[in-house]
Amino acid sequence: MKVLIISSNSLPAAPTGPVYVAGAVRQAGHEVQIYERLFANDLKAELSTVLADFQPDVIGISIRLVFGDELDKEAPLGTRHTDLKPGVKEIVDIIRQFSDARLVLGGPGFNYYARDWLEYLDLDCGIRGEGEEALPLFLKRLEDGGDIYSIPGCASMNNGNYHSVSPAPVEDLDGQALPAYDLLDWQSYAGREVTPAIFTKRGCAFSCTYCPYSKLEGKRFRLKSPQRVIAEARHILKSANAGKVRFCDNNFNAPRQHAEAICKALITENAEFQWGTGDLRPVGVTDEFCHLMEDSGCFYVNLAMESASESMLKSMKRGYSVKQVRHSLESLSRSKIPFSASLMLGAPGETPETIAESLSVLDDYPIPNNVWVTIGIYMWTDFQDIVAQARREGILKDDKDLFLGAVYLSPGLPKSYLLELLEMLQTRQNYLVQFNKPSEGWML
Ligand code: B12
Repeated sequence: MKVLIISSNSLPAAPTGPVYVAGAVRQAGHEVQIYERLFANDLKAELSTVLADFQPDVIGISIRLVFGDELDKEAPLGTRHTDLKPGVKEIVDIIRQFSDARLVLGGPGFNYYARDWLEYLDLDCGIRGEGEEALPLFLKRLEDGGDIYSIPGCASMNNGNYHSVSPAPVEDLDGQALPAYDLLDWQSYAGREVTPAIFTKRGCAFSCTYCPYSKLEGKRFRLKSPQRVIAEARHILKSANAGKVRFCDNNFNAPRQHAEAICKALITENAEFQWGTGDLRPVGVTDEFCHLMEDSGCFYVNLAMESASESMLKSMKRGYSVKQVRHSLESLSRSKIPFSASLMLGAPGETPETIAESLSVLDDYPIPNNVWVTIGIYMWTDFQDIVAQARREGILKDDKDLFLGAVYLSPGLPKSYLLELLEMLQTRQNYLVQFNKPSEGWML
């Protein structure tokens, strides 16, 4: 079959989901192309040409985001909010006009909102969860005339009735196809400062109250071998002509032994690329571990501390203490790794005092890159404990709010204080502040 994978994201990010599923579909014997929407100047003209030239039998639309926020000095509170839903609808409308191909949705932005998306786009099915095995199975059932709606992860609408099957996690990550970065022209991404990304494991053992990952991927870690990680990175190096990769894991250094094994393998195999990660957990970040990262070609890490207030770390169930945050900052400061740090402000229990505690810890260390501050916690799904809390507090009234975009801001943070905080942080050198507004009218 001819399969077109469309990366529908219009904010710059590596199309990691699309390349993994495209690789899997190709390995299953199909002809595959990827269409990247990010660079479209005239979406209708370009996509209709791809459809006419390639004549796909099946089109998989990868939805990474429902909405997103980006820093923009011109936007209110320095943050521009983008709703990506209309952009996906535009893609579906163009496909309907120019192709009879079978449509199937998937991707991280589809997972929590399968029903909403199917209703919004008036489509009959999509696949939740990991697509490496599910999408090839879907194609096989299509070819054989089998039941596509019963495959793991399938979410479907039939005459207004919604039906969903639980996703099945991929157990053998080493046995999957290499991500099909070779199907992309990487120079265009490099122009937008996007680094190709791969993941080294699935799963998250922690229970942070604002985060859905452990429920999405399961608490049990499923690991790729270090050799497999290197093989994927080398494939990228060759096909995308990129000298750097980003590990897009939740907590790269958990489990710690896995991260160490990857670093050691990179050293012994003399890997000829550099790596970075946006999510280093402030646990076990010792001098020794920093040396290992340094020697294995690490070009940046972000220390995902999120808070340095003891009470907030407890209430967010982060599973570490301020002492561990300090130790991590100390070791990173002694290393040569250019690092950044991130704070997530506004979770339940946050007050001006807890924010002052976090900032004062950061003030004790020179942070070579940026300090990323996010104010306001996204509420995506009931997989996040804070969503239940928001419902209890009456902040969240309707299920649909989540698909429309909803943000939690601790009731302990008065609006006047938040505006002053934002102004103060924006005057700090190398602080970047993303202000997720609870609603468009919040400022009024
Ligand atoms: C790493 C990451 C980032 C990195 C990006 C790294 C990179 N790739 O370059 C950074 C830190 C930059 C980032 C930023 C943001 N992120 Co982010 N990010 C993630 C994270 C942790 C992993 C995504 C990933 O690449 N995984 C690895 C790939 C292989 O997996 P995957 O994309 O899920 O694809 C698999 C399946 O989804 C499926 N699949 C994918 N496509 C398709 C298509 C079909 C047809 C099928 C059947 C299946 C399928 O199969 C794939 C293989 O298993 C996810 C959460 C998560 N654990 O999924 C959030 C996530 C994608 N991010 C999210 C958000 C909101 C953002 C931001 C908007 C935050 C902000 N600033 O406000 C920005 C936007 C960035 C942008 N420009 O797009 C949300 C999106 C949800 C939503 N409601 O919109 C997520 C889902 C987090 C969450 N809520 O759980 N992010």
